[in-house]
This record gives sequence, C-alpha cells and structure tokens, in this order.
Amino acid sequence: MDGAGLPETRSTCPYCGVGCGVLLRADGQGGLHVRGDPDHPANKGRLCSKGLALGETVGTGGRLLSPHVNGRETGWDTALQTVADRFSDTIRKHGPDSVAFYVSGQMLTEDYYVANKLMKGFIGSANIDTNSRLCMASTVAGHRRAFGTDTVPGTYEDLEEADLVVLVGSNLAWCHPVLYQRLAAEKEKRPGLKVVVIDPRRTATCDLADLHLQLRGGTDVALFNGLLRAIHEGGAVDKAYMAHVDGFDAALCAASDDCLDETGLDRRDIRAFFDLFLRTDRTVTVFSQGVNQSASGADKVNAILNCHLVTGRIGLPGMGPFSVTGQPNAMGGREVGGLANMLACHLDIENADHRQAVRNFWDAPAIADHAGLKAVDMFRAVGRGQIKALWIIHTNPAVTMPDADAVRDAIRGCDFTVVSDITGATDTARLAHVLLPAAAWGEKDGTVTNSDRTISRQRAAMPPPGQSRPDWQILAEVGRRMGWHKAFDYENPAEIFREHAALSHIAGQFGLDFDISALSDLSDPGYDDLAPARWPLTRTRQGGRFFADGRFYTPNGKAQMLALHYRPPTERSGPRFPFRLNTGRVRDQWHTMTRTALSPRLSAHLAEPFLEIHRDDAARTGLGPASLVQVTSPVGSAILRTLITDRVRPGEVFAPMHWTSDTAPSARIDAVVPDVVDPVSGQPDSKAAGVALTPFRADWYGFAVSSAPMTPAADYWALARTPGGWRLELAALGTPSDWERYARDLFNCPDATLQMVQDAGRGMARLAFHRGDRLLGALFVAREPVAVMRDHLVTLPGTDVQCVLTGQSPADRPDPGPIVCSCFGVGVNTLLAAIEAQAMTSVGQIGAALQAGTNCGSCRPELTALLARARIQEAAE
Ligand SMILES: Nc1nc2c(c(=O)[nH]1)N[C@H]1C(S)=C(S)[C@@H](COP(=O)(O)OP(=O)(O)OC[C@H]3O[C@@H](n4cnc5c(=O)[nH]c(N)nc54)[C@H](O)[C@@H]3O)O[C@H]1N2
Ligand SMILES: Nc1nc2c(c(=O)[nH]1)N[C@H]1C(S)=C(S)[C@@H](COP(=O)(O)OP(=O)(O)OC[C@H]3O[C@@H](n4cnc5c(=O)[nH]c(N)nc54)[C@H](O)[C@@H]3O)O[C@H]1N2
Ligand code: SF4
Ligand SMILES: [Mo]
Repeated sequence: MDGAGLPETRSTCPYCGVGCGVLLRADGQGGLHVRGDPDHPANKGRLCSKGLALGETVGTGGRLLSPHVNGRETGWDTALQTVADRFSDTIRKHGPDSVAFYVSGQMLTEDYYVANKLMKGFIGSANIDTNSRLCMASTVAGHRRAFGTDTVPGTYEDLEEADLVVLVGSNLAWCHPVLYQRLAAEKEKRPGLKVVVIDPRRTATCDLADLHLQLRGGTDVALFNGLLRAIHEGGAVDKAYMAHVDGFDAALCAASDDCLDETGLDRRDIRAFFDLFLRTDRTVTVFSQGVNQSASGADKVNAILNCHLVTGRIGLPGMGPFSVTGQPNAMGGREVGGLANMLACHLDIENADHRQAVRNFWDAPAIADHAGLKAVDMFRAVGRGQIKALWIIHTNPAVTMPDADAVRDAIRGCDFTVVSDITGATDTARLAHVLLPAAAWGEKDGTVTNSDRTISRQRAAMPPPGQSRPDWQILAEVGRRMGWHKAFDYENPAEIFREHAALSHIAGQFGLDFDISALSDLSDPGYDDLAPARWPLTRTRQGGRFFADGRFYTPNGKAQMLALHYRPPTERSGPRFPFRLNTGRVRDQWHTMTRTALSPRLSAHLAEPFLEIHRDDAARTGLGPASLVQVTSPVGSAILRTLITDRVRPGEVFAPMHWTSDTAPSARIDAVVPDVVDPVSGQPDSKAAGVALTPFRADWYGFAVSSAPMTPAADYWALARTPGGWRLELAALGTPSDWERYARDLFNCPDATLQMVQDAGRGMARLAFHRGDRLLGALFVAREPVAVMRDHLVTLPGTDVQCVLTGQSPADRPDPGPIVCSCFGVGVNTLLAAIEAQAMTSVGQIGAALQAGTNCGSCRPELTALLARARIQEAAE
C-alpha cells in the first residue's frame, strides 16, 4: 500500500535554509511519500536529492523512544523532575550563570522561543548559545555593524532578476541546491546573466561560473577592499545614495593598501571581475561559510556590504548582498534571540529600555543584563567546571565544535548534562546524564524562517514514536517544574507563535525591522493554515525588501561603511603544519549524518571520508591514489582517504565535516580544527587549520559488504548504508593471525558457512559467509587498497549469489561505478560509457537516455563535469 488517496500534508524540508515546501503522505505503515510543493515560493515543486530521500529517513529503527537517566530507561515524570531539580539546585547554589543551554538553528521557532525565554527571562542568564554561532554569527555581526540590525535585505527572486551573481565562499550547487537550480534555469534562459564564483576550491558550483576566482583561502577582505577602490576610481560610487551612508572616507582609506597579490589571483582575472561588477547595476553577492567561518569573518561580511552600500545596490530588484542561511531555521533563531548576545525579536541585550520591555512583556522575575557565553567560550567554561549544568538540544557539539575532543572531554566532565535528540547513538548523546527523546521533523508542528525571511509552517504527517515529544513541550514542562507555571503554560505551538508575534510588535514600536505583529492574533485554525509569508508582516507592511529607501536602524539612521584592514591569515602553527585545511560539506549528507546516513540512496554518492589534495602535494608527501593519509594539527589528528585532484590549490587541502564515531571514528575532522574564533563575532574559523600530512601506511586494507550491522575493529574504518545492508572500508596496523576469526567477529556470524581463498604470502584473503543460499557478508583483504567492484558487490548481500570471491561483476552485469545520480542510481561508468558510445554532448541527452539528472537535478553539475571529461579525453586521443 502506498497511501494513494490519503490526504497530503503541506510542510517544509528540515535540511537547508532554502526552506523548500514539501507535500507529505504517510503510508500508514511508518513510511512517508515526499514530493515538492508546487505552491511554495522557495522551490515551486523542486526538491534536491536530500529532500527527495526524506522518506528513507523517517523509520523508527535507531530512534530514541524513551527518556533515560544515568543510562537507565525511565518515564517522563522522573526525567523531567531530575532536569528541573538539578537546574534549580545549581542556580540556587552557584547563581544563574552556572548553567547553560546549547541549542540549534534546526529547532522550530516555537522551540527556540521557549528555550530563550526560559534562560534569559526566568533563569536570568544569557548563557544560551546555538550552533548558529558556528554558522551565521559573522553575518549577524556584519549586518548589525552596517545596518544597525540583522536583516537580509533581498529575496530569492533577486538571484533571477540579477545580471551578475557573485558567489563568495558558497558551494550553492551542493548546499543550497534548489536555489542553485533556480539560478541555473535563469542562466540557461538568459545567458547574459553572469556568474562569478570566489572560492579557493573548484566546486560543483563552478560549473555555472563565467569566472572562477580561485583565491588563496582567507584573503577575501583584500579582494573586496580592492573592489571598493576600483569602484571609487571607476566613478561607480552612487553619490545620491551616499547621503544615507556614513564612513566612506575611512573605508576607502583603509582599503588603500593594495593587498591584491595576497589573493594569489591573476591580475587580469581580478580586473575582469571588477569590470563586470562596476558595469553591472543588477548585482547580487551571495555569501556563505567561506566568508562566515573565518578569523576575519565579520570583516569579510562588511567588506562585501561596503561594496553594495557604496554603489547603492541594495534592496532593489536584482541587487543586494545576500547571506544564505545554512540550517532550516537559522533565521528564525536569530529572530527569537537564540544567540547569547541578542535579546528577542532583534532587541538588544545591552539596551536597558529593550530589556525592561521584554521583562514586562514576559512578566519575568529577572532578565539577563549582559551577554552570555558564546559557543566556544561556553564549552571552555564547561571544561573548567564553571558551567555545572548544561542542556544540549538538537545539535551534536562533540562532533561539530572545533577542538572536538576537548569539547567531548568537557561535556564528559560536566556535573550534569541533558541531551535532547531523536537518537541516542551520537557522540554527544552518549555523554548525557539525562537523555530526552525528541519528536522528529515529520512528527511535529511549528514554523521556520528561510534565507529570504519567508516564514513557513512545518506540519506533522505522522505520530511521534514511543514516548518522544516535541522540543517546545519538553522545555515548557521543565519551565513549569522549575516554578514558572503561568509563563510556560502552553498548550500548543500556535499559542507560542502568537506570543512571539506580539513581542515583535514591541520591537516594531522601538522602530526595529523584525515585526510580525499582523500574526499576533492568528487563531489556531489560522495558524494551521498559515501560508508561507515573508516578514515584515504588520498592518501596513508585508514582505518586500529593505534599505532601498536609505533608512537604517543605526542610531543616526545611516548605514555604516567600515574601515577594514586586510589581516593576513595568521601563521597558525608554523612550518611543522604547512597545509591549510579547509572543511565543508558534500552533496548528499547533512552534518553528522544522523538522518541522511539512513538513506542508501544518499549514502551511495560519497561513501567515505576523504581529503582533497593537489597532485603536486600528494606526490611530494608520498600519497598515492586511494591511499590513507594522517592529518595532524596541534590539537588532534584524523585518518582519511586521499583524493588526488586539481580542484584545490597547492598548499590547501579539503575534508568533509560529516563523519562521526558511528560512521568513521578516525575522521571526526573537528578533532583536528583548533578553536580559533573571529574576535568580533566569536564564530570559529572552521576552514583554516594548519595541518601536517603523512601517509598512513596500514599493514592491510579491507572492503566488506554485509546484510547485518558490522562491528569493525581497525585503525581506520568507514561504514555506509546500501540497499541491502552496509558497506565498510577498513585498514589497520598489525595483521590478524586468523582471518576467519576476524571476519566472524566482524559479521557477528559464529556459525555461518564460509568460503575462503587466501594467499598469505601476498597478504590476500577473501571470505564469504552464507546462511542457506543467502550471502550474509563478504570481506576482501589486501596489502594495498582493495581493488574490487564495490558498486557491484554492495548489491549482493541477502541475495542467493554463490560466486562473490572474484570481487568482479559477471560480464552481463557491468559495474556501474560510483553513483552520480542518486534518484535513479546511475553510476559514473555507465555514464561515461553512454557518453562515449552515443557521442553525447549535453545533460539533456544523458537524461533522455539514462534518466540521470531528470528528477531532482542535484547531479547536473557533476554530469556537466563528466561531459567535459569525456571531451578532454576525446581531444587527447
Ligand atoms: N548537502 C548539504 N547541504 C547543506 C548542509 C549540509 O550539511 N549538507 N548544511 C547546511 C548548512 S548548516 C550550511 S551553514 C550551509 C553551508 O553552505 P556552504 O557555505 O556553501 O558550504 P561549505 O562547504 O561549508 O563552504 C562553502 C565553500 O567555502 C569555501 N571556502 C573556504 N575558505 C574560503 C575562503 O577563505 N574564502 C572563500 N571565498 N571561500 C572559502 C570552501 O572551499 C567551500 O567550497 O550548507 C547547508 N546545506
Ligand atoms: N569543521 C567544520 N565544522 C563545522 C562546520 C564546518 O563547515 N566545518 N560547519 C558548522 C555549521 S555551519 C553548523 S550549522 C554545525 C552543524 O552541527 P550540528 O548541529 O552539531 O550537527 P547536526 O548533525 O545537524 O546535529 C543535529 C542533531 O539534532 C538531532 N535531531 C534531529 N532532529 C531533532 C529534533 O527534532 N529534536 C532534537 N532535539 N534533536 C533532533 C540529530 O539527530 C543530531 O544529533 O556544524 C558546524 N561545524
Ligand atoms: S534545497 Fe534540498 S535540502 Fe534544501 S530545503 Fe530544498 S529540498 Fe531541502
Ligand atoms: Mo550551518
């Protein structure tokens, strides 16, 4: 039964900040059908690979189904009372600043609002910070310095209305795929729309670029300072608009140092970019983590804002700086005041009138009167024992905070830690004294705000399993049990949303931008039916853009250009750590993979953690293709698979952030990243660790497939889902004396039938275990990285295949190669063969022949790259 005929629920995708609308239909058996909502303004029916695979991630296997206290299952009453008592006791003994919440830009606005109210108004501390500190803090700081408030001026439509889109430190094709597709579709229609990508790596996004500026990591301020000078010298300053802007002379003076050589770019490319920028009024500059996650993140943001202010290109159709948010509710979190240095509704914690107004509105016994600890400082305070009770909600800091081993140790050493998650199997959840089961995305109601200020509803399509509950309910109940019954007496999320909207009216009266007071008397059914709407939402104003009118939220009402001095990336660690480690995301995984790794389709794209390294550096370091590399920094080390490429600059390497103790314990990359932060925003520099690289010379390498979970024992392993089970890469020092025993332990199959070939002299062993006709698992071992047809082997567990030990596919079933199109499971070998045989020249032809790229479109940049590769090969032949 596929649930056809059952009603569809309109909701929002829980992943990136594009905030696509989805239509969900539960099949009544725990499954969920997902399609894009044609009526949602963000995606108009489109979805990327991650959105489309949501149905594969909602099963209850692996879910945390009941509260646990000190490792023992309990009921809610015990768990909640334990949390409330410990927090109350700690506050009584050590004061409100001895406790902290670490929360997430993936929480719904209603969850976030309750957490912020509890901490700032009732506990009376501002020690609530969020993973948005690792994500958006530099933009928040940059916006506030320039505009006096944290506002994204433009809308998604601007990308389609622009004549030039500059993407700075953004891999839009993989990280905001539907927005990328909107841009790609527009460029196809209107090739005059130019795209410039500014990124030290050649990413999938570069397939759309007319110009790729592959600058040296960390040098963006030098480039945009240069642009500011060129704007001035080229006579492109908008003199009329400058009446609304302060700080031009100082900004220009600071920019007068010519540091363009620092960028490592060819002057002609720089000139081409500057010329394009100068002559194109309709310019949008999109920026993301290559800008924010930097020791000069806030300065990078302001360097970009300077160039838009001085040209008056802001808040008009097709013009403006555009920070794309990462998480689904990064924007909502900023609205409710989830950061330790904000109050609520964009009100200021430093402003006594703002504080009093919020306190009165909440009828609160206290109000935090100074900023709380920002994420990095917060975990350092936990480590020192200064924070004695910590509640972590909807985030996995033991993996994603810089200096992650120190963070893990700090949490482990904390007197009292509460973790709310949907699974107990995370690096952070394992450290909790109290573990609380949260309802997941498909099961709960609330709102989120996407990158272009559009508020959308998330709606439940299925019941929460076991005892799990929505985060707002858990937080409100703890608030009541701590003695604040009336303030946290919420019955449903609608009530919380109305209160939030009413508080925004006060912000509006203070003259602030975030005002959604038109929604403050929404009825419950009105909330249920709420259609996507862009703020501000007041009786007189709905949506639109900001700042074209020259009205800003600074004390004198003018925008501020900032005087920015380019600071060379500091020599972090000296000659012992000569490589610059850049980190980020891959197309089909979401952060620490607790949801996306459940999907075999998504796991097929990149099944293993890797280090992108330039071929000259690889040769110099003694790293061969597919060898393993040890990455060491002053704070930690990791082992990753080498991926030799010319996509990165010499001297710079790149690793993904996704792998964890559960998927590849040696590849928790944040264990290597030191906790250097931007002095203005407190945001960690996640993209510039100084590292040393050495080959990891394992004594043996292995590859295994299995229909049941495996328990690997090896120095390096990486586990991924497949349609019929799991696949595993292995490597270790010290060869086991008995491969049969090793493999039986790995597959947990003491009595299955074994087939085995072994050549001890060559260090080769191949073992297959059957039960009856069915293959349980197979292990291939060699002294070098194992060469077998992985994408064929992963299809075999659970089938009645007999002959697997060759590791090759039979002639009538060619190996498809690593999957490129995850919707239709089309591999790279299949694609290259078809391109060659049928002399294909376009993504459209590939689609017509193989379907690849015709559904979600997330792989289209990779298909373009394959076509180019085939062309180059042909030319060479
Ligand atoms: N598939 C997928 N999509 C996601 C997520 C995910 O986990 N998976 N997470 C979401 C979240 S929370 C976020 S914040 C966004 C992040 O989205 P992005 O910011 O687009 O992603 P990143 O890969 O972190 O980094 C972007 C680029 O910055 C470049 N970069 C590094 N250093 C510099 C520099 O000094 N200057 C410049 N100009 N560029 C530099 C990197 O090479 C990288 O290509 O993605 C969101 N979308
Ligand atoms: N080196 C490096 N580090 C980085 C980055 C980088 O680019 N490089 N990027 C940084 C950025 S931008 C970000 S945003 C962070 C992201 O880092 P995190 O937020 O730590 O990563 P997630 O895996 O998204 O963690 C979300 C957790 O919430 C759980 N969860 C899912 N649904 C629910 C729910 O409904 N309720 C509750 N209570 N829990 C739920 C998930 O199971 C998971 O454990 O990582 C940061 N760290
Ligand atoms: S672009 Fe993809 S991950 Fe982002 S919201 Fe849309 S479907 Fe979800
Ligand atoms: Mo993020």
